[in-house]
Amino acid sequence: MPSPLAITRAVSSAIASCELTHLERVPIDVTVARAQHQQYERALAESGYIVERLDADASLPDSVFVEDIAVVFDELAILTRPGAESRRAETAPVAAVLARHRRCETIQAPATIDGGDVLVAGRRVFVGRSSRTNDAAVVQMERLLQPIGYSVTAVTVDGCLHLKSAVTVVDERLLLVNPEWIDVDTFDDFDVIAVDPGEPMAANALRLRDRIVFPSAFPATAQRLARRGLRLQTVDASELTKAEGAVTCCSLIVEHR
Ligand code: CIR
Repeated sequence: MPSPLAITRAVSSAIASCELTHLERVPIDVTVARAQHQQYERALAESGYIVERLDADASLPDSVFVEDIAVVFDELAILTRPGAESRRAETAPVAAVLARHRRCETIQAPATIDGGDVLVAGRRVFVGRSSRTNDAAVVQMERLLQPIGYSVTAVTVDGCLHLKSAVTVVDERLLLVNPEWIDVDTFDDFDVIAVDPGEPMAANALRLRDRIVFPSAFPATAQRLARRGLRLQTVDASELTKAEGAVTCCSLIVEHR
C-alpha cells in the first residue's frame, strides 16, 4: 500500500503579521517557528507520511496553516473559501497538489469556511459556525457530502477561533474536547476526554496512523490521553501558537483509498 501524503507549507517570513482573533499580538521568531515546523514535519514522516512541503510565500502571513484551505475526504477534496479575506490567495498551490489525488469541489461566495471548522469522524462531519464559517457554507458542505453518504451537523463555536480549537478526534469514536467552547451533548455518540481545566488550548491534537501529535505545552492533558493508552509524540509549537495555530492546522492529510 503506498504511503499517505501530508501536505504542508513552509512558514512565511511575514507570519508576525498573521490574522489574530482571540490573542494579543506578540513577536514571533520566524527562525524558531521554522525549526518547530520542521520538527512537526519529522513527526509526520516518522509516522509514514510522505511530506509534500509547499514553498513559503512572503505575501501570505498565515499560509503555513494549510488545514484551513481544504477538507480532504476519500471521495473528493473540498477547497474552502477562507473567512479571512487575507487568506483567500493561499488556495492555488494547495489546489494544484490536491487535484492530483482527488476530484476537487470549491465552496462558493457568499459562503465562507475554514478547514479548521470541519471535524470529520467517520461518516459524520461537524461544521463549526464561527467568526470564519457561516451558515451558507454549512448548506454547501451538506449539498456536497450528503449524496456520498456523510451526515453534516452544524455546531456553534463560542470562545475560540475554530471548531477544532475545541474538539479533535484522538481515536476511533474518542474525542478530546474543551467543554467551555462547545456543547459536548452534540457529540453524544462519542466518548470524550476533556482537556485539563488549566489548559484550555489543549483540545487540538493531530491523530496520525500510529501516534497523536500533541503540543508539549499541555502536559496535564497529555497525561489524560496517555492514561487512555494513546501513544503521543509531543512537539514544541510555541511560536505557531502565537499566530493562533496549533497542530492540526499545519497539514492536510491525504490517505490512499
Ligand atoms: C488565522 O487566524 O487564520 C491564523 N492566524 C491561524 C489559523 C489556524 N488554523 C487552524 O487552527 N486551523
